[in-house]
Amino acid sequence: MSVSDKIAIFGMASVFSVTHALFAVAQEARAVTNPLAYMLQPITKSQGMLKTFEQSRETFPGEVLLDMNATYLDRQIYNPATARYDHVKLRGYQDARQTGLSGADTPLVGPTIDLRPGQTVRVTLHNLFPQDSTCGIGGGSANTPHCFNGTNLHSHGLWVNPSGNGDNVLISIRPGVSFQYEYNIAVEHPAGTFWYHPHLHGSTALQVSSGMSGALIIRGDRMPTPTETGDIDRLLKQPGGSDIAERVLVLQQIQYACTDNNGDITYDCQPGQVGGIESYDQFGPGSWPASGRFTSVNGQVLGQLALAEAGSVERWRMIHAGVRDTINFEIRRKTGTTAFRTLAAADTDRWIDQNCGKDTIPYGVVAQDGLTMAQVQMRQQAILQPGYRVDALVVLPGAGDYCIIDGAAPAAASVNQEAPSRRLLGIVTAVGGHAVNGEIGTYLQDWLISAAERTMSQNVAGKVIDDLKNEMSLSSFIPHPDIDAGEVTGEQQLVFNIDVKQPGATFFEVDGKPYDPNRIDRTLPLSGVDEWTLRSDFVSHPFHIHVNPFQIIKIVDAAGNDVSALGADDDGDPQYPGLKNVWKDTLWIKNPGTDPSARYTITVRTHYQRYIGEFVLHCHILDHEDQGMMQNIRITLPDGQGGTVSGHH
Ligand SMILES: [Cu+2]
Repeated sequence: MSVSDKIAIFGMASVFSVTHALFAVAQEARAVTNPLAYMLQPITKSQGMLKTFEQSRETFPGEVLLDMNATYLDRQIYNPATARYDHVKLRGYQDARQTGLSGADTPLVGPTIDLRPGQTVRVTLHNLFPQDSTCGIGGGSANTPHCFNGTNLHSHGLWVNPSGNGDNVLISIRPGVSFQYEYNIAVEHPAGTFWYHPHLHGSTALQVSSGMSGALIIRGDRMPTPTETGDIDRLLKQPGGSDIAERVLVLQQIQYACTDNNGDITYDCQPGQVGGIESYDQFGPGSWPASGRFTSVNGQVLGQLALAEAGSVERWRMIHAGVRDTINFEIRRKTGTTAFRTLAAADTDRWIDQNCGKDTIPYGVVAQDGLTMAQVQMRQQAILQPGYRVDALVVLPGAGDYCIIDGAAPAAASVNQEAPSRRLLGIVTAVGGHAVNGEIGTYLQDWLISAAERTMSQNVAGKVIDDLKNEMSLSSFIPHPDIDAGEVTGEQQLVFNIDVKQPGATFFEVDGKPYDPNRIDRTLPLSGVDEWTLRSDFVSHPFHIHVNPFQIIKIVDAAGNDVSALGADDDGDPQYPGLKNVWKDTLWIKNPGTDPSARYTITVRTHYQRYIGEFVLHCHILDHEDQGMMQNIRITLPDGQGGTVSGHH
């Protein structure tokens, strides 16, 4: 045998053993389970509670403490392109009381904060990051990303006090400093799916895309009455009375990178290297598809979701906790058998064609941004932009495997302004139960009606059932009544823009100005009811405003058509039809390109209820926010003469 023959055979054997090794690693699909909940320590009588409260503990759950570390985490993230677990060191959240959970295989997702209306939660946030060497970046310019180890906390979507130690994102918690936030969840706060993440201007995108986010769930059990609405949680019960199965799906884009021999960023991390996110070089248009990374579900890439039962109704709480991609959430039957754990991003589209069925499994969307909608909407695809939440009732119609897919979308509908190829998010397997042979929408409707018969009080059951029979209306469960035109007391205009015309610099602007931390951009009256007109002159941006959600009135395209009605056609883009009258806190403001005349005009209404103080609105492509696409808002008392009180007089 010649030497070259020996090499050839040896080479073959190596290929075999490498393939075998890849296969062995690829089998270790980790289970995607719901994130663990933070341990809550109740404040007890011995800590000073009045005796009278103890007698009504059930109706007054009182105060709870929660201990949260913001710290570097040494973890692994699966890399489907290489079938290896990449070693990463990323900023993340950790329950300070759950010290056992620190292994490299602990999922990179913040624990869930689980609360009830009427509860006060005190969240002690410990900044355990090292001293900061990045505060000098930009020479003190507010809109150059900087101070990557400073942090704070935002309870996205909660209707709580924005000032002081409430949901205050205008404070900086420096390395080594602890601060206790206090969220008073009003007894009338809607139950639903919210989330938390850091929000310090200058480091928000870097920290959130490192995996610093988690679910924040408000659970309610208020029964609707003939005059007041209740919580949909009360309806979503199994025949035995327990809650239906629930999946919390925190969808993140953890865009870690390594450096190559020249010190440049590469997404091709070698064994022995440690991936991280330590600069803003890796953000920007197209950076996410270019990275080849996969959106993770509860910290796992291409994981196996917990088992489902065929024919059972589950509640899926989807949270877009990422920064740089649009997610078009689809469920399809898995029809092929090709291993999915070894899968380069570029091959995913073909893999889905070969291994996932053509037909999507429709599901019933019941809430947007945590707020129960007026009607269950059957969807083939839910579109989640950064910051969005979608609650869906999902039925897997038979035993077997299902592909969870981030589907294709029109370029104008996506963060990267390019039609991204599809990505696999994970696999869910249904076992046992029973097959559903007819329309899933009809099956779900029948299930909801029987749930209403079982769960609703006699004085509302008839109304709830009639509603459900009438196109699955949920009028007894919506947290906010419509805001009628006659209630509107003022108007606000807003225009997003990226100014690329100035020599040498790009400016990220709202209303023609980059963010100025020392400027109040809008002073608005407490109890005022405003109609806002939202536009973008340069590409699309997800608008988010803190504290008070808004109701969508109309979404008008450049040709003057309102595309927000259920069943409307927005040039094949499914994200707007069905949003008319829906309440949200984050909304895509579309401009298909860079020509201001192509922009959409979006009208929403909101009211400023209960809480005064200063907070922000901004673009939820968080690197845009860090670079200036943000405004300060002040809610203040009216002066009684049509204006607002300014200063201290
Ligand atoms: Cu933006």
